[in-house]
Amino acid sequence: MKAYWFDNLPGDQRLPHDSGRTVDPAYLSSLGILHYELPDDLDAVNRIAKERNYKNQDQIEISPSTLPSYEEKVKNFFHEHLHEDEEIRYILDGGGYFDVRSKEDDWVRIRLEKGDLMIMPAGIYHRFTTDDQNYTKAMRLFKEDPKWTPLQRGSETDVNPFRKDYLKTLDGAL
Ligand code: KMT
Ligand code: NI
Repeated sequence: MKAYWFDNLPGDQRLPHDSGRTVDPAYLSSLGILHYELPDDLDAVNRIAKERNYKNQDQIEISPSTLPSYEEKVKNFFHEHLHEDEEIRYILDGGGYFDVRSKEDDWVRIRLEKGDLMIMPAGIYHRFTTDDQNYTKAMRLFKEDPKWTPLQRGSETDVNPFRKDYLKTLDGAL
């Protein structure tokens, strides 16, 4: 895992877009993001899921040969959204980028590779993309079923109660 400020320059979303300014783990945790390195340790992943009352999980292999309409799906994952529940992502193979919004609404890019597990809080705005290798195999873990739906950012999500609760957790932090 590596986190840095997104450079906001035009160009393919799958390129690193590394501004050269790193973001330290303490800042990520102040955004409510947790990260663990658990290479080849599904037992640990399942333990975390159980402790946090996760009820559902699936596996996705995001690549041109395994995901129908790959290019379209990759564009869709990159639409900024939130979920009304926290979500766990565990990278089984390959790599990718999650971009999350900072307190000032800038993008922090989080590079994840095999063995990285990330927990994102409910209500945080984010987006995902594969990298230039076009391959991400991941476990997606989620608590409740309809809450897992991505809600695209707009005037409605800005007043969503889960968004408001999330913003309260940022008050007074770093
Ligand atoms: C999300 O929440 O944005 C995703 O699940 C993206 C695909 S999982 C690597
Ligand atoms: Ni999401």
